Amino acid sequence: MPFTLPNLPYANNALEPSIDEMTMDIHRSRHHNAYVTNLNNAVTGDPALEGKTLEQLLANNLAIVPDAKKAAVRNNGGGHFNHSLFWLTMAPAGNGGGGEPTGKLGEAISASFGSFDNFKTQFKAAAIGRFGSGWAWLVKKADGSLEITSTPNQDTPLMDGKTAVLGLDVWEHAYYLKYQNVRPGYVDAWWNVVNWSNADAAYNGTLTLTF
Ligand code: MN3
Repeated sequence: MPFTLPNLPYANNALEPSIDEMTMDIHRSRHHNAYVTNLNNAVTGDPALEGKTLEQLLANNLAIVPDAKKAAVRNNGGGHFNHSLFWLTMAPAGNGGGGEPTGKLGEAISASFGSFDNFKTQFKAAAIGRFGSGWAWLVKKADGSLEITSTPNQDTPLMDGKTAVLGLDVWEHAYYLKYQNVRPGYVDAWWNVVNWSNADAAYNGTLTLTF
């Protein structure tokens, strides 16, 4: 079965004013959709790839993917995974979005970074410090510990065997219509729409992503 573009669990304007309606619309219906289309084009008809799950394709730095297809699957498969998680780890401010991390993730963030404020400071630094296009991440490593990191382009923590708990898209297409060149303003506003409940589920391995 081909990969499909997921629907948002909220309206395009539901994250206003932190993320504007037009950005949400274009981001999913054009950018994310292009990753899905190009991923399907890369795997369809290739016996080594067709029918494999997205996780299987990306695992171990795309170990099962032939060299000729590696760039296409890395960019578009990573893009499909990253955005699918991104939509689900946001929610309208005050209606599932914002506040502070809860559950086991909340405890782990406090234990790993000292406080939520310290975590936010370090995460923001990763988001601002990513040169060009990419993502800032909170990941759970194989040993269970938390780490803040960033990746270029559409590279995804899955490639390195890490569990993506929370990711922030810092490509200009994610914020430029509203924030222009002011990436830090976008990062600051994004905290208002983070869905900590779903991030906690991602941390616990219980968040269901469909690809
Ligand atoms: Mn994007």
